[in-house]
Amino acid sequence: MLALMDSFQATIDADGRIEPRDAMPEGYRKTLIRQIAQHAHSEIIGMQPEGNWISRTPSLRRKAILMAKVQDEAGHGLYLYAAAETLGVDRAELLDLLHAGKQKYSSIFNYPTLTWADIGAIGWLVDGAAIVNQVPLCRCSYGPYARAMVRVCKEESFHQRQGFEILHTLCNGTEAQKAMAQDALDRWWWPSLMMFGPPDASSTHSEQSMAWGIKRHSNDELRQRFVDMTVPQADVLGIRVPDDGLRYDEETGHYSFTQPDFTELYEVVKGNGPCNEQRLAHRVKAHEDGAWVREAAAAYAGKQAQKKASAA
Ligand code: BYC
Repeated sequence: MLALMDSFQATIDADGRIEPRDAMPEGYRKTLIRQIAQHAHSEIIGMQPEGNWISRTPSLRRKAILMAKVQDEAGHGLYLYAAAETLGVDRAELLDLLHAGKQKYSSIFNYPTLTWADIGAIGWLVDGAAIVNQVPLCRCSYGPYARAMVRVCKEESFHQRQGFEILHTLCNGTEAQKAMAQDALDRWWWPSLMMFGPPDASSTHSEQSMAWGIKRHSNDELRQRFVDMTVPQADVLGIRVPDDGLRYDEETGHYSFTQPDFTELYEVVKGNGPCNEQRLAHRVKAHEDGAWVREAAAAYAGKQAQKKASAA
């Protein structure tokens, strides 16, 4: 066993990839299951705030784009559940844990989408934050997770542009449309900064996850990267990031900014956000309503397997 663990450490030290059949410490396996499951749950719960607007898009073109985006999120969930299953868990088990409130999903999806501009803000800010967080995960030490991230990131990049384009159109429209875009930025800015997790000093898992090559950057490093990327984009839109403390520091080449209220993050993660109950109840209902589809698929697979066995 010791020799096997030496080979795990040697692979990590050489920046190689751990594959499902390789030996790995139990903590590494558990950390990956936790993070990948949370990530998968976020993708499928993340369909709800945007799905809310499919029947109310301002045009047919916008409807087709939004439907494609929401379907992509379902696809991301599927790649991620499949990646988690390579670690020896079953996706049904993970969904049960989500439904029982025993596994988390991203805090960001517990906020409501009140206006059409919120759909733009989700694409621009939330998918923008997702890209900053997930591009380094393409180099995660666990092969199946890293490979899933490559495709996810390509799709997120389209999502981010479509969000920016929605806001760009609004910002170049009437005064009321521009005000709607500003209001969306005001409400989504702070929750977007919270997506990156607690500050480094309070992050329970970062140090170990970075030592194992699961995370490549700390929460604060990625939050800074997001601010540096996003503020110039807000300038292009002509709307204002709602932070009086925001300054560009010529010396460091970075923006200094006000940290979000992390007590709000902890409250939302505990289940006390504006939409937690609604999101979970909707998810459980969708799961129950879909039971017949899963049963039919399992019955069909069983029949096919029987046919194959009797033909052999
Ligand atoms: N929300 O030690 P820390 C998307 C938890 S999907 C909720 O720093 P870690 C998209 C954390 O889990 C977006 N919980 O943790 C989809 C831990 O609790 P436990 C999702 C949070 O894992 C559809 C505790 O706080 N992206 O982009 O090292 C449409 C301490 O934190 C949050 C991913 O999941 C939060 N914001 O770092 C559009 C990416 N932050 O487990 C877009 C993969 C922290 O000990 N995940 N917690 O009970 C990650 O990169 C990392 O897991 C995190 C947290 C950076 C999120």
